[in-house]
Amino acid sequence: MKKFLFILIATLLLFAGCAKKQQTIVLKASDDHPFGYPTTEGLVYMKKIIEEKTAGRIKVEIYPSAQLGSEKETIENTQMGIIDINRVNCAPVAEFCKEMSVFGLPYIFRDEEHQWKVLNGPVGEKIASYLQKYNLIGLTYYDSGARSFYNKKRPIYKPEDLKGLKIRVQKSRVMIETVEILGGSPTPMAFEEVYSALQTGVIDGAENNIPSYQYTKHCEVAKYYSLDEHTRIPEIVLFSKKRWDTLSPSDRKIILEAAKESTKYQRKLWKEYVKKSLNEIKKAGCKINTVDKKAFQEAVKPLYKKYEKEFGELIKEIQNVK
Ligand code: GTR
Repeated sequence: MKKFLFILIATLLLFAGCAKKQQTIVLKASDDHPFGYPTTEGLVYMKKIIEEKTAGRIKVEIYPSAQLGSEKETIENTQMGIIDINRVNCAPVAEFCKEMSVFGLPYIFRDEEHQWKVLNGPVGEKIASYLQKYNLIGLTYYDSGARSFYNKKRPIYKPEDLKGLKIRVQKSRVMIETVEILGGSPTPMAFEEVYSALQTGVIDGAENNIPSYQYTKHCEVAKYYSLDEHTRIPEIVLFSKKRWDTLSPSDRKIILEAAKESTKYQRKLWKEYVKKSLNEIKKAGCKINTVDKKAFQEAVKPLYKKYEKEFGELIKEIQNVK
């Protein structure tokens, strides 16, 4: 009898163990853009791969359009494990992980090719690995193109033209300092508030890539888009370290690989979306102009002096990528 009981209990425990192993894992994912935008669609792609590879054992629920809060809030909630996957821009992330600021330095990337060599190489990996100190895991980078200034008042050709303009920036020190050094008045504000701030005149302009400028309809209220391309700060897909630590190595591998795979897809979508939104803004009667880029590059040099003290090594490592 004793023996029978023992076998029964052991079998039950074994079943319970298996059942636990098979438990469904639900991952909450956030993005501040709507479905249809390349970043959110990147997450949709990643979700598909994860759910397929785990036969639905891991499910990903995507909350688009800043439903889970502004970037700063969602990053905090990712640190706390309330949000599991979070696609955000590296500018607000740099407020948590200061090493990431170097990606926001104006003109740190010579061009798109240089940028992706850095992001996909050891420097990109190293900077992402610093996130762990701040309870975050960096899964992969996404494309965000280049950010330029736009405003309601006039075209910007040279840094002096920014004088007196109130320019909304992301909540990020490097972005505030960039606008300052170029002569504008930086106004940090959440992305979701920019449209009405432009409309009511709280700000004169902002800065962003063409897709974000277009679909948010900022282009309807601020017609001058000046292609200074001062930063190519990328997007990143974060994972909560708190949650990550509870996952099995094989699940982590699936998630990481799905994320990396989704970058290839997102970058393809990005290129198409840029073309489409460029057409749209032209149709909407926006005035796009080129600028004296050399003058901008010259004007931001003192910022490098400032950041050299803290991040000189990282800056050099990025610049040395050929
Ligand atoms: C976009 C980015 C958003 C957000 C926004 C902003 O390009 O994709 O996540 O950072 O810029 O300016 O706040």
